[in-house]
Amino acid sequence: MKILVTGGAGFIGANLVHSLLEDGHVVGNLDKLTYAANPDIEALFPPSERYVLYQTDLADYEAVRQIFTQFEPDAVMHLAAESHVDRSIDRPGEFIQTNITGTFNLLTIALAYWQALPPERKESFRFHHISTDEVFGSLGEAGLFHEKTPYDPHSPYSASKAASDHLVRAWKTTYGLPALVSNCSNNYGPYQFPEKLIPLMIVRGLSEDSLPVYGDGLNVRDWLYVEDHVSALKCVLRNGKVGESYNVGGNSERTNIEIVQTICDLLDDLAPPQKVSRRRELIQYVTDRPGHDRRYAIDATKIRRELDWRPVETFETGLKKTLLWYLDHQVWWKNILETRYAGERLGSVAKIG
Ligand code: NAD
Ligand code: TDX
Repeated sequence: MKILVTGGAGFIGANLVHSLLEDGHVVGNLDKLTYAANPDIEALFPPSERYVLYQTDLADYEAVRQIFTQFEPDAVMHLAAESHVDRSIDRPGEFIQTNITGTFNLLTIALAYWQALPPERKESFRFHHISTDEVFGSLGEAGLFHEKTPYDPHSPYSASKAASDHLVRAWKTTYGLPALVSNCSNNYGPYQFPEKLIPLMIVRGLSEDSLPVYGDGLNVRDWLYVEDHVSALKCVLRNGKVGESYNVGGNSERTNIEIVQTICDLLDDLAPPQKVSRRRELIQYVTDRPGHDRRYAIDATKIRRELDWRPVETFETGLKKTLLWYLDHQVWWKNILETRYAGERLGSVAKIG
């Protein structure tokens, strides 16, 4: 297939592009290359007969339209987004622009393109929108998010993703665009930008810097190794039913403090500390994130039953792989820390910067 991936230079996108190329697909990668894009993207995926990078902003309507005309996709997998909750607290405007207006542009262009396709290609075309479990809000101690859970987003990030999910469904219902949505839990793994909890704790832990845990550290997330998310996305694109949405999760709920302690202990074994006796001594409880959702947990029964998808990694195997990857790729993340983001606290004050 010819698949247009948006955000293919980001964390999940780059893992997806790698896998799609391995499967033999032709991939167009539409990405603005923001701070969050993989700095090695051009070296990782050199241009070839089966791969092209379009450095384009979703806001640039005419440029995006031309990409559809040139590339002629059989499917779109839409991952491009501003993705970090803490940054959405400081600078929500960029989230509205990319996640809502950008998705609106993409839908408008994809619809016109789809309407003009010959019948057979029109029938098989798919628009797959990649979203998050954060649109469902926050759970108490019990319960799981399922596909029919009412939306209740709390952060500017999750509100913007919820808006984009609604737009995609409206384009299916109103105009017939053959769209699908998937909502996934927290991902971790190779090439994740070190602003997110797991890579931030790994890189700060390796440097033996303080490890900031928000609030009481008892907020819960459901973690999924990125390659398992990629396999779910390919499954949804291949076998998902148009108009449906699929929840994707790893059945791996952990409190934040458990995760940080586990990372400390694994790092102590792999790279014994020099400045402290145990890295757990570096943990510092800091002011909570404003509007911090307490617990996320996914019911992934539908994708398991209907599409026969299941994750391969447990949290333990996935985390070990991830730590080893960051140990082996110190040049990659040190370059990011030196040039793009030094690991400082973001989003601590509910005040727009
Ligand atoms: P990321 O921040 O690592 O990558 C986002 C990519 O989108 C970057 O390469 C960036 O350059 C690109 N981009 C940003 N604005 C753009 C614009 N205006 N035009 C074109 N490209 C633009 O994000 P990620 O963690 O890989 O997440 C990818 C998608 O998956 C997002 O839609 C996110 O909401 C969703 N998601 C992420 C997670 C997670 O845990 N990371 C979980 C569930 C869903
Ligand atoms: O330094 C930190 N200390 C800390 O305690 C950071 C960066 C985070 N946290 C906490 C906040 C959350 O409870 O860890 C948890 C995870 O935080 P993030 O890595 O920022 O992820 P989260 O806010 O849960 O959102 C992520 O998962 C869903 C992704 O960033 C989203 O893009 C995705 O949609």
